[in-house]
Amino acid sequence: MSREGTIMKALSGFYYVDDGQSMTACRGRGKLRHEKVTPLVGDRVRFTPQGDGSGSLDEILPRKNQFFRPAVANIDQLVIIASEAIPVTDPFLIDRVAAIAESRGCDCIICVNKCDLADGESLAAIYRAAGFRTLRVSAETGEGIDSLRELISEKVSAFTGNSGVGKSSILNALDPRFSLATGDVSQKLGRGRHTTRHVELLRLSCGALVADTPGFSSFDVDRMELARAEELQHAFREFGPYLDQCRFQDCAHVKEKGCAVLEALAQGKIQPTRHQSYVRLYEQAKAIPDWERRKGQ
Ligand SMILES: Nc1nc2c(ncn2[C@@H]2O[C@H](COP(=O)(O)OP(=O)(O)OP(=O)(O)O)[C@@H](O)[C@H]2O)c(=O)[nH]1
Ligand SMILES: [Mg+2]
Ligand SMILES: [Zn+2]
Repeated sequence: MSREGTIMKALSGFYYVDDGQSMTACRGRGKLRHEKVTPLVGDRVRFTPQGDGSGSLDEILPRKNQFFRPAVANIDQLVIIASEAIPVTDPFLIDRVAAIAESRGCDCIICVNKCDLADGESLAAIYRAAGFRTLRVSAETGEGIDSLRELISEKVSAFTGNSGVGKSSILNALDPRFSLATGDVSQKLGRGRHTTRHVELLRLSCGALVADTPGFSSFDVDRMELARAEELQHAFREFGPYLDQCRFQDCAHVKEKGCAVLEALAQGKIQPTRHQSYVRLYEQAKAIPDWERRKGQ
């Protein structure tokens, strides 16, 4: 009786499971709650349908990866959406999410939206130089949307980024069948209004699966999700070629003498904002005791 499927949406205590034929609204079994595992959108699960469109969630199958914010599992790549028009994205927010993804072996794409309002080139240049796949798009004019579609086709992606950058708008542009709610950006505060309230995995006509997720704000930091301070250097991909060239083996690349990363920074081979974000994350990570760290997430 039990079947296998994917959680597409989690809302008001129900998990909507797609088994390729139909959608079943499942409630979690007591056993799951007892084990303190929270089912995530993207989870492969076993469930028992009751025949009336409802069912019970029995088991979560092993995850390839999992994220706390956005709350998704089994993602092939994170698409970090940013903007140089209001709301202007702080590069630190991009670097923080990118570092978390990198430390879990999950690919990232940087997508600068609203290029009809501001060309997005200064943000795009930082990430191109750091070795990320980087795009400039406009959900409004459709510019760059075909290139984005190519990068996400046949993959499971999650859109993430600060509120108001246009995650839902880009999804609407990618697939005209969608009519996801989009919200204004406050002119006064210069930030979005958290229009999207839940995570939902959407199947696009091009075959891609994409999770639309609620935007985060700059004060939303989950410090426990960070990598350990000593591992953080590996989460900044462009530091790679220099890491074994520092004078001291345990170099933190913050202000040490003979540091090859700082030397590369001085020569313009590493972008200043990327290094600033590294230092900020390094200091945050150092302040977290290991026992407080969110295991595996
Ligand atoms: N000019 C212009 N406006 C855009 C573009 N993309 C989105 N917008 C506008 O930006 C506002 C916010 O867009 P949303 O798609 O709701 O942003 P979001 O990232 O989904 O926001 P949350 O759901 O709050 O996280 C809306 O008023 C959109 O019409 C774009 O490329 N150009
Ligand atoms: Mg949205
Ligand atoms: Zn160093």
